[in-house]
Amino acid sequence: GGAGGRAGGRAGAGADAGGGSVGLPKKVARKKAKKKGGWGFGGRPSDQGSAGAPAVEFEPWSGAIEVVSAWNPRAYMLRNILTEEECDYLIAKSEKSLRASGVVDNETGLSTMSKVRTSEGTFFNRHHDEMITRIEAKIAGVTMIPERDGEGLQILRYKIGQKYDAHHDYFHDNVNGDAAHGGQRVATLLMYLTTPEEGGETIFPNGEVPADHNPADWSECAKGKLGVKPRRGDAMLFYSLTPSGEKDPFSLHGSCPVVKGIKYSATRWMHVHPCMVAPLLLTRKITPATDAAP
Ligand code: PD2
Ligand code: ZN
Repeated sequence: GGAGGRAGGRAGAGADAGGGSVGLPKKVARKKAKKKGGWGFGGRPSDQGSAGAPAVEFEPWSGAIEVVSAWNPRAYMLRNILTEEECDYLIAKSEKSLRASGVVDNETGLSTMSKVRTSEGTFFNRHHDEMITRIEAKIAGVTMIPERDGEGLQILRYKIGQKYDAHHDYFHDNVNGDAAHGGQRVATLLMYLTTPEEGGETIFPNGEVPADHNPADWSECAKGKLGVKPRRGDAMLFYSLTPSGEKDPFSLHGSCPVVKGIKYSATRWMHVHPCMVAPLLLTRKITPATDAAP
């Protein structure tokens, strides 16, 4: 099963840095982490001694979680997971490298321009810099999915009219879902870096519409659907696999066109195994037949 391949995560500051160390010296980081509580030093017990992420000091997130959908799909809103500074940083950092997003052609396996996804996007390598490393550590602490199981952060920008049609984040083929490539994508954290004035909702077309859904509150595309409104600093965590490791068809999701304003989001795709290639798809060594690709 999927979880068996995951040797353990690193949520805390100061664990053994398998590469260059960022931030505080190990001893200091350990002391500080202890003082702060939370996960503290070393992350999960199974992670002791594992290499991977640089040591960074980060503030464990302790905000509110709202259940978007408890089942079919499993989706949760994490309020204020990113600070203003982190949102601004990711936006500014992405600005120069944004390119028209593509999707993978199921015939050729190559990334092609598409009407399905009209946003622009870019990727950062895992642990790209100190700020991004800190965000990744924070995400691992919240999701309890090890940093090394995550792809590098993807930043997306949607201008007015731009959208991402409904798709699954899991791979449809078995090649990219195999252990050597990190296995299936188990969960996605969609972080919202701006608050569009209108539209840009993330929707689950197969999800149950909440009883209090008022169509007047939603853009045309989100009316009558289970959805969330993007709000700067918040993030939605949802699962693409069921607890038994099966693809969950209810995880079908999309981004509605922005009607007014601009939407920036940052995506963290998380796998069931360590995902050694970061970002997974940027190398073009593998050509997945998936509909969620750069
Ligand atoms: O930006 C979004 O709301 C969005 C929606 C659906 C992002 C993704 N999918 C993704 O990056 O997979
Ligand atoms: Zn997606």
